[in-house]
Amino acid sequence: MDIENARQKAENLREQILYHNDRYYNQDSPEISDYEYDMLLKELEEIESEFPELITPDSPTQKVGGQAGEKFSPVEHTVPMESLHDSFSHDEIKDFAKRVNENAGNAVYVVEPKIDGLSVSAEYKNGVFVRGSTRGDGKVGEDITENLKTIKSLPMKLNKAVPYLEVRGEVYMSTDVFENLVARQEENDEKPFKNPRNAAAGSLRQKNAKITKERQLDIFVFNIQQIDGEKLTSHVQSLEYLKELGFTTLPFYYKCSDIDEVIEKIEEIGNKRGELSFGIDGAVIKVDEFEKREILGSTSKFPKWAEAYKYPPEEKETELLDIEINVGRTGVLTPTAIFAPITLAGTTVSRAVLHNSDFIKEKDIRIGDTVILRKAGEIIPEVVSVARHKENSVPFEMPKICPSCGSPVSCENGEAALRCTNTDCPAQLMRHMIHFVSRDAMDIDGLGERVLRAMVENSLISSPLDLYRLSKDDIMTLEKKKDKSAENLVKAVEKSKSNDLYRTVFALGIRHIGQKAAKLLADKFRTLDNIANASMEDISSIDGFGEIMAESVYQYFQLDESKKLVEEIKSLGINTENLSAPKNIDESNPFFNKTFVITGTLPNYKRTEAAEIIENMGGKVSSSVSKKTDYVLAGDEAGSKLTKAQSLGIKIIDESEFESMRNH
Ligand code: 0OX
Repeated sequence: MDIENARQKAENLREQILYHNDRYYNQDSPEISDYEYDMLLKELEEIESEFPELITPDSPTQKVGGQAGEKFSPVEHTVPMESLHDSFSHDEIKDFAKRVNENAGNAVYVVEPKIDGLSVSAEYKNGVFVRGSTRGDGKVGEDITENLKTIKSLPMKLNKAVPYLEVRGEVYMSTDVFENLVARQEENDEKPFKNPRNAAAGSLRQKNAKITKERQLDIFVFNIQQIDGEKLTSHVQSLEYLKELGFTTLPFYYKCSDIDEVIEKIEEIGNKRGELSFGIDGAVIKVDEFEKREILGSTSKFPKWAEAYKYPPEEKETELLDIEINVGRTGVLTPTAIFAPITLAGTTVSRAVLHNSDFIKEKDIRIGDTVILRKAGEIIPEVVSVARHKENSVPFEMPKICPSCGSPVSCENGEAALRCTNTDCPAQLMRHMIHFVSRDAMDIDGLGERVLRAMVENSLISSPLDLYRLSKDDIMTLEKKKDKSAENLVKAVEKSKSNDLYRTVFALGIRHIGQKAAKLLADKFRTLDNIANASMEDISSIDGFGEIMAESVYQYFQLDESKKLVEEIKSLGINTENLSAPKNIDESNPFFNKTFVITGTLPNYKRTEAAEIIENMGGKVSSSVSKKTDYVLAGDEAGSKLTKAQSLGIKIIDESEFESMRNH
């Protein structure tokens, strides 16, 4: 790889990692598995170690991911809460031991499970708990004293009145508690947490500590950060001392005298991971002797005396009991594997999506088979392969008719997906309604699958827009709907009328149009009428829109039913204008509706400042150059984006041309 390619790749990786950091640390809602995340970080680390000149101070490789939020007051960590460097192979562990040996001589190691939770600090004065904080970025965390007080396994008073003590531990949610919580959330039509770690994070960073208490979190303490009045010389000694003080320390750990034993123990922990009552995402290897730790020291981010080992995703066998067919919002028949429940990466799973008939054919999955399962990113279970066919089993065939309404199914031009041909299919309607009210679409609180199903079954509604015609009395005819909750529902429906346009566009459920595409449409056309009347050329000129998406939008609004729907939406008083579009824009300005890419260093503006100016004038800023880019604003040392723009014949402007456009 040459440096220019490396620079581009590193930039791209950083952007992805920062996005996923935010989903994981700040929103408690990851989109990819920890393993996939680790692989992105590892790739970036490899590029940066080959080209150290590409390292930037704000690179995710230089910082711990979390950021102290604004909800809680900040706590400065006098002793930094460092993170661990990750290894993914035995060779990397051996390299770690080699480095230790070279610098500090033969060491004794301790191997521990790496608990998948949140690192916290707890401080005690004269044996009494006084303050708790999150790790944050390692230097500054958030004050969560009240929340930590609700954790039963964290002692509020120690067995000895140590003058001052700061410990570090991992707060986690046990698998049992997590499963009960998810069951309750599903019952109440709330969005369930994706995994125990996110549940723990979401429960701990609660302003209302009562909620934290209900969530029954636990803690394992594994480190002394600071202590007055006691001299300890090794990790094992400090773990034993913590136990004496009354802490729940890690449930097991192994003292090893050489690296082969370390690797043996890592594997032993890995084999145990399915049976534990808490989730682990690896093992931690630490030098035991504090004297040697002193010698080894730390990098800007990691201690050199410790290393994490991350296990590859856990795989397990189970029996495939059935293949269930579900009908989606767009009529697609999706096969789902139903298998004998197993615990995988900390939670019980019994279903996995099988995508389509090609997926089933390719893996030759048959009912009764023993299949190998894995969790993609410790989140979604997937069938990896068939271990053994059952005797006399037969290949699986997708149904020829819709399992919901009995209409024939069809397969569109070469697609693997089978679709129900009946547009009034009740299963499609249900899915469409669930999508319509969902958080990213109309965001109507208190309306989940259960309530919607009851409304359909009681003939209160037969389309999503019928929701806007419901009265409180109508809702109260439903079983279990009391006065207050019916009133709240009417209010929530009413509130959704003022949603921004992109939500309504997304809620329509146009094929291939996700929330991001809906935003692009709303930004470009500003009103629902404009979108509905847009030409194919206008739609496909949007940066970020491919032919398939543009065609899908255009065809959708050509249908008579869609035209009727737009009129109905307007007559019900649902907002059809883009509320987030900058107001009072002079549409004749040269930035309006134009797509810019900014590259290189501008003499007088930061890139973010230039981007803000463009957006305030009604233009858009994109991170990559394509045919749809209108202008590339290039500063000094502009690299590959400039070259690409030149090869595509895109207009390139410098800062002074940019300024004269501003003063048009
Ligand atoms: C865990 C865990 C996390 C101490 C120095 C750097 C990291 N998640 O279980 N961190 C550490 O060690 C710290 N140990 C652990 N067991």
